[in-house]
Amino acid sequence: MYRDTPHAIHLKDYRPPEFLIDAVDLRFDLDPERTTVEAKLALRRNPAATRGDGDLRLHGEQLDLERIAVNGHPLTPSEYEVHQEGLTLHRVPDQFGLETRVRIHPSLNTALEGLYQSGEMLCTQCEAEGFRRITYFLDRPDVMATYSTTLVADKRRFPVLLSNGNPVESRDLDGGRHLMRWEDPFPKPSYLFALIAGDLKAVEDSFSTASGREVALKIYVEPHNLDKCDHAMRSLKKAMRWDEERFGREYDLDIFMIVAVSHFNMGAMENKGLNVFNDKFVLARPDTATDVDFDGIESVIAHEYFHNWTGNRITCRDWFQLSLKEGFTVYRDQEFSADVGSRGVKRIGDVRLLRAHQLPEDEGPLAHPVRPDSYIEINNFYTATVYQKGAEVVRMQANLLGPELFRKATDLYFERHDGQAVTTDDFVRCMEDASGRDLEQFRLWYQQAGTPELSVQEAFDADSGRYSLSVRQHTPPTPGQPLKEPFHIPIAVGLLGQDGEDLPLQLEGDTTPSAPGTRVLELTNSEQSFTFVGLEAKPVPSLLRGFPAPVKLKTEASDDDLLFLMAHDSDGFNRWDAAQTLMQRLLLALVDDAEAELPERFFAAFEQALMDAQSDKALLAEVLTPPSEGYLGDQMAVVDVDGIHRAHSVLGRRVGERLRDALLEVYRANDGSEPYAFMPDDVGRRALKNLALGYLAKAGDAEALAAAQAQFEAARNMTDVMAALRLLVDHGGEAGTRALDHFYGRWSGEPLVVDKWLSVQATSPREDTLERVIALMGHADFSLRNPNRVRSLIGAFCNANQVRFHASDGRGYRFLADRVLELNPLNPQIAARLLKAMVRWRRFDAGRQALMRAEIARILDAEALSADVYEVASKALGD
Ligand code: B3K
Ligand code: ZN
Repeated sequence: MYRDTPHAIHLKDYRPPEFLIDAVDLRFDLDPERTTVEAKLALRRNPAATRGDGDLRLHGEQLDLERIAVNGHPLTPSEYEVHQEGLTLHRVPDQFGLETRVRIHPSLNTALEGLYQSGEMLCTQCEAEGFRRITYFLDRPDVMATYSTTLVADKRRFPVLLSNGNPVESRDLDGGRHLMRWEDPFPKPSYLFALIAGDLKAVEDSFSTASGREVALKIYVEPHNLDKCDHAMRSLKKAMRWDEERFGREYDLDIFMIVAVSHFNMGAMENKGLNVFNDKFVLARPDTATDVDFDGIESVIAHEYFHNWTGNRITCRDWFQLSLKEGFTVYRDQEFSADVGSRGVKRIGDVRLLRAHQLPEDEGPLAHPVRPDSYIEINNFYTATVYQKGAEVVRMQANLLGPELFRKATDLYFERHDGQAVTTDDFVRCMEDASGRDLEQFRLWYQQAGTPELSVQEAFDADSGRYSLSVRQHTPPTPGQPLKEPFHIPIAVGLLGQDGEDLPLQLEGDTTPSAPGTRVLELTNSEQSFTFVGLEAKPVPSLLRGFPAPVKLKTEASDDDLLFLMAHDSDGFNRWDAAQTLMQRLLLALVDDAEAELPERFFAAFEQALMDAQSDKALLAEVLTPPSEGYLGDQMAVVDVDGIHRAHSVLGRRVGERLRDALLEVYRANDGSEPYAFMPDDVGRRALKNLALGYLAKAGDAEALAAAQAQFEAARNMTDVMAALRLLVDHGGEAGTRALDHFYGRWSGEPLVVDKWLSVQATSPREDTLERVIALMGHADFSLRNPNRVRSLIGAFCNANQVRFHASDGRGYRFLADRVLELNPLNPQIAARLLKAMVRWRRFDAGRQALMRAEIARILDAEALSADVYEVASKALGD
């Protein structure tokens, strides 16, 4: 049991800092076992501070203090107090210099927060509150300072020494040591500090900015990975150009560096001028990385780069404002990917992600607003709500304003707030000031948790030609928010005539004629009616085109209407969504009765779509991919784990059998052997052919399994190899085992490829998967200390294998709880994140509920629980 229950921090308690730090001078004597950090801080009282006792309270954790001095005078122990969370100084001058020297121990740092060792290198991660594990500081984002950083280390072991800003000094010292000094002229919060020491090599390039400055670009990796950086570098240059063109944002330093690290809690980190990346989001070669990996690298490189303006130059006042930088930056990276790739496919992928992670979060015990009101551990709030829903909230504002006014509003934001730490409210105010719109009600999107549910009723009056849509919104209660106000919801609609063409959208009272296409209705009440006039026959409505708001639609469309929309809607997103709804209905019918007949017109529509030579292949692959087992579970009152899995298999098998010839034809037509290129057309072709092969394999088709074997052996690129390997493994038998052994033999030297080998086994629906996962934990390549390995094996099993993780005997739950308890002392962030796989226990049947509840209770009962795990476990049980 947690002895000292961690306490919650509340937004309403925000106070400006009592002191400011203008400049920081750091000196690191680096050694994995024992690093010394000397800090000189230029402090002054904050004129804007509202109240206080005059004491200076600095954050600091796990620091051994060796020296402390004010204005050069060392303090005696009675002049300060050191406690678990920091250091308090009484009676300090209004303006003074503070010097401290502390000792820290990177090699013992398994939490990967602060300064830690990853393989042979040393690196840092300071967001959100890791800087306090490096030195005593005002470790909060509204304290922005300029940094000068001196790094000293053994030259042979750590020839490369990096920090934020520009390099200003480099020299050799006695005893084989050397020194590098870096200066960052841009004031920044401490969470953006970074340093790297290692034996690294860089791929170098350069970029000339729109105003003609040359920026040196460097991607640092371990020498054997130098041949896997091309895609990352290309992505970076594309992102830099795009941000100039689309948002008018230029890079500001003379050098931009990226470092790939193999032990990393998240994807990457936007430290000023020195982005530190999980190597998974840097390293790629066609034979080692899949299309999904290439895509992830492009968007994460862009995301971190975009933070330079949205996050770094303009940062968050406090951590409740996290979505100010994350929601906006996700919106920016989504738009970037849409512009450089395929907009329609990108939107579908983003909505799939939102539906898979954010909607469930909004419906579970951890639901929180985009701008949370309170937290126990901020690291638990890097969530789908803050990121993905936050991006949707920015997207809605962009759409409400339209492209020109939105650009005017973002220009205003960058100009008004450059160099400041601000709030989501400041962001919305820029939208209002630039456009003249009142977004008061819109602000509820930041304040209220939960996903609004829309229901729509249509009525057509043939005599008057009036067609009306009555829309209701209802948002279910979430923890701490029993009652919700109506949201301001943009609803993009189209109306299709009998020929499938868009009709004009003339609203009653319109003074000018309206063109056919899409129209945005603004719902602001809990119930509202919109009436269109001038219709000759009842149209088929296409609602929520392009997914204009993060809502759920309770659709009453008939199967016929869905098939009609799937075939004719001018909005690609809604063609996809109609197909998803249709497949969802079929799958849920199969959950009820695995023998249920599937309608002939479904096969006909599926086949017609498959054979449409004109269509965009990536889009088609999305249309023909059924909703995941997890998503289907979300649509049921009680998740029927086994029924859903069976329904999925039955649907796959029947499609595979029934459309065998068409699927084989599509497979053959798209199975090219030309050199790999990460281009939208090629990606689409691979996705479509592997989807076709997947359906055929589900039907146990001998020819398809032989094709999978051949594809695996031909090993043209990792996308095709992995698709084939998955089919062979899931099919089981000798061929699967042989393929796994062969794959491991080929790639055992590449940890990121070994991760794929772990995941493909962990996500297999085979009955012995949990045993395999347990056995793989003992494999020499597995380590609980490496988050990528943990995610690939344990995370994949718990989050992407519903049927095995949720096995009714509860062994999956016990397995997860044991891992959470093992990871709790080692890496609380990763432990808490894994535990989230069990927080929606109330969604399952009584037996599973009891089993999950007991495991969460067991965790909550354990000794020395971290604040991270405590928060997730206690909220999951609703305590
Ligand atoms: N800002 C970082 C995430 C930091 C997570 C800290 N627990 C990466 C990103 O969103 O760009
Ligand atoms: Zn981010």
